[in-house]
Parts: sequence; structure tokens; C-alpha cells
Amino acid sequence: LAKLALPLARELTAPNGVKYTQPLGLFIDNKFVRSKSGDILATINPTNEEEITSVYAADVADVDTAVVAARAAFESPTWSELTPEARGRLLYRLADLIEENSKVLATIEMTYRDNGKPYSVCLAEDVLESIRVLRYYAGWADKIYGRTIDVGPRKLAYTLHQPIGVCGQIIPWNYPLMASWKLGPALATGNTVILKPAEQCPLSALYLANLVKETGFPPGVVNILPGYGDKAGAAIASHPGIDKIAFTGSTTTGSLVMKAASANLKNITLETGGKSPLIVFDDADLDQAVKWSHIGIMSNMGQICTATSRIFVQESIYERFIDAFKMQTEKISQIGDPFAESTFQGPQVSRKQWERVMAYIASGQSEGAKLVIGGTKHGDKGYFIAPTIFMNVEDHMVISREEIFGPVVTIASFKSEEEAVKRANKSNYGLGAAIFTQNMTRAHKVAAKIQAGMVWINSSNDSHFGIPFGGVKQSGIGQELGEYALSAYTNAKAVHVNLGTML
Ligand code: TXE
Repeated sequence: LAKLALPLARELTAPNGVKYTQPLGLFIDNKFVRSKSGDILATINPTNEEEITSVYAADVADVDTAVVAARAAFESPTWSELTPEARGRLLYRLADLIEENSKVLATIEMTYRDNGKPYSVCLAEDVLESIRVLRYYAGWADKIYGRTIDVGPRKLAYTLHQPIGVCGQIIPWNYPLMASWKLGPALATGNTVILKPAEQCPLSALYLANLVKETGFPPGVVNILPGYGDKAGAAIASHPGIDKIAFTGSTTTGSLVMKAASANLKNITLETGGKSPLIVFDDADLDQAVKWSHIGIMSNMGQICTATSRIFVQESIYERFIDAFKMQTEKISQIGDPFAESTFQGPQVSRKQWERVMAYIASGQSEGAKLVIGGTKHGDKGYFIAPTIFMNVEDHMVISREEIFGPVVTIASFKSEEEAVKRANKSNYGLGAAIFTQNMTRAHKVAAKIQAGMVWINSSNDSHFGIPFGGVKQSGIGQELGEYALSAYTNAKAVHVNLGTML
């Protein structure tokens, strides 16, 4: 890692003319600071492969400092004795500040400048979603209920739902503002947080840190530490002073995190990879099935954990579906400048991801799947990939089994309902699944049989902050979003009160 005397903030002007101050330091105890080692990391613009800026990168010693700050904040009355209503007000205020800064946020971190996703999508979906999630959890802050349990007249028994403590939150690069999915329930329930954004996209989280401070959260409640996974991430996962880990990322890294977290038996939630099936029965509304299945794999450059990347189509409509899917992909295939209004698809996040996706495309071809369209690099500069469709795909092929995380879909055919369910379930993953049919009896029967944390009937990737989000099998442990996320950030304490005179 390069050691430079980097400033703690820098004025940047985005290509769309937006000027803003980009924090570059680690955010600990409501202050931006340099990493103890002086380590930095460079963030690359995936559209033109040029460096945007560097930021400080945390290592073990910085995580130690953040843990001390987060622990002190957790124990301090300024946070622990704050009323739930006041915690909710802080979250509402943070959401308001994100709203006021939404253009800057969409500009700086998730679009051209950091994550290569189209600006309009960022503004309309990611930024808005993060605001709505925070408001949703702000509303929950004063609605955390324990229970009383009737065990007879001699005893009063009840539960208290209490915060877990210091929470380490490790997030990936595909949705940098996913920070709000993690911060919302953790803060609503009174925890303190050390959040590590992905090394590819730290800028948005650091901008958010400024807003956290402006909101008036007490020092140490939210700490944001950019850094590499094997350094800052590993230090958070294994730290004995951290009580809970919430991780989103690959299944391989999730397994490492779980292992590291086992040293002090941390509470853990994992949201890992997927290879989500989408089944189209012959009685489906074909037009709808094509539109949703296109969105389900091609949006966000295919970099979605729940991407419906394995499509199974009933034999009698297989060719028709492929023709229609190809037409839809060609129609909605504007690739390029994330600031252009018409752009649907930006670049993949990094050279590494670009190379990985291209290697999967080559593997599909060498294993004998038929390329319908795509399969190539798009343009001369930037990490762009032409949307790619494979047909005549067999279940044993690597492209049918592994998460590609790019604009690449496999389309296979099936004969019967039983076969479709069996093949859909033939995966180590179990994140999302989609079913297209007009027969609701069949839809509900199949939904019950599919091994997945989420099932969409006649849609795909249609998430909502009020509905739990998570996977089974190797796609994760526990749930985010909705009321379910509250139990991921609280411990239930049982209290027994003796009302009699036994003993
Ligand atoms: O993920 P990692 P990568 C999948 C997707 C993608 C592949 C590789 O298939 O192609 O993973 O992406 C941090 N201890 N997904 O390598 O490694 C890291 O710094 C603790 C699916 O980028 O999982 C980052 O903050 N933390 C996924 C986060 O983990 C560690 C989203 C994710 O990085 C660590 C992203 C360690 N030892 C990728 N090593 C989804 N579920 O949506 C890394 N990290």
C-alpha cells in the first residue's frame, strides 16, 4: 500500500458539474482521521479506468480505535439512555439529510465516479431506497416490544429486547448505499456500529459519514472505516470487542467471516451469493415474463445477489421465449456514459470483476452452450460487457452452477413442473426464485417447494424494505429488512419474577 500524506478531504467536481467535498479519512468518534499506518487505497472510475482519488485505508490498529469509540458510545448515557423516540428522530433526520444531498450522493459514489451505474438509476432507486429504509426503521425505534409469558399465578415472566452491542457491518460494492439496510435496524434498536464499505467504492459511505455527524448522532455511535477485506474486514470479523457481524458479499468470504467471528461466538447474519432460478411455465403471460426476466438479470450490470441468472422455460414456448428475450435485450441495451439519460447499463465495477465475467463467458462457450447474443467486451475503454444470452445450457456446466455477477443469463428448457422444481433446487445457493404462470394453485405449490429465502410470483427482484430479505443454504443466515431485521440486532432477555413464596 502506498503511504502518502493525503489530506482528510478534497474538493471534487464531477463530470456533470456537481462540486462537492469528498472526505478521505476514516470516520471514528465523529472525526475524520488518518489511518495509523498511513495506508491508503485508490478508487478507480470504471467508465474510463482512471483514478478518482485515494482514501485512507484502515488496518487492525484503526479497528481497535473504532472498537474503543463504539464501546464507549454504547455504554454512554448520551446513547444508551436516549429515548427510543429520540433515536427514531435521529434516523428521520439522517434520512432528510440524505434527501437534501441526494444529487451529490448519486453523483459521487454510485455513478460514473465510483460504481459505474447509471445516474438516473442511482437517484431513482438506490438513493431513494436508502432514504425510505432509514425512515422505515426510524418508525420502528419506539415499537420494540418484549413479551409477557403466562406460566401461572406464582410467577411473572417477560422478555426485554435489548441491543446486542458493538456491531461490525461489512458491505460489498454492488450497492454501496446498502449501508442504510444495515445502519437502520442497528441504530433503531440502540446498537453502535463499525461499518466497512468495499474497497472498490468507499466514497459514498464517507460522504454519508459527514451526514451522520451533521445529524447529531453522539460520537462513536457510527464509525465508518474504508479498507481492504483481508485487513480491515478480517480485523472486524475477528475482533473480540465486537458483538455482532452483519456481512454481505461472496459465499467464500462469508465463510471466512463466519470462521473468524466464531472466536468469540459473535452473533452473525450473512447475506451471500446466489444463482437464482426463474421458471416460465407455458401458460405464463409471455410479455410480462420476458420483461421481468430481463430486469431480473440485466439491471445493475447483473451485479445483484438475487439476479435471476438461471432461466428455465417450458419446452413448448422455449424458442418463442428466447426470441422475445433477445429482442427485449437488444431494445434495452443502451450501454455507456452513466450520465446520459438513455443509458441502461454502465460498466462492471472493476477490472477484476470484468475479467471474471469474461472468463465465465469463455467457459460457457468451451462447454458447448450456444451464445445467442453478446459475449464480448463493449467499447475500447472502461469495464463494459455486451449483454450475453446462452441457450442449450446444461445443469452441469459451470455457467449454470456458479454466480457470474454480470449481464450474463443461461436459458434452459424443461418438460414438467416436477422437473423444473428439481433442477431449480439443484444448487448450493438458495437466495431468490421467480415463477411465471397464470395458474395460481401451481404458483403457490411451487413457491412452497423452492429452496429459497425469497420467491417472486410473476415478477423478479421486486424487493421492498418492509419485506424480509435473506437466503437459505449457502446464500446466507438470517434476514435483513422488515420487522425481521430487528431481531437480528437485539437479544431477548428472559426475566423471571417470583410472585409466590416457594423455597
Ligand atoms: O466479494 P467479497 P468480491 C460475489 C460475486 C462477485 C464475488 C467476488 O459473485 O463476483 O462475490 O466479489 C470484504 N474478512 N458477490 O471479491 O470478497 C470486502 O472488503 C472480512 C456477491 O468483491 O465477498 C468487501 O467489503 N471481510 C455479493 C466485502 O467483504 C472481507 C456482493 C465483499 O467482498 C474479507 C459482492 C475477509 N477476509 C460480491 N475479504 C452479494 N451477496 O450481493 C473481503 N472482505
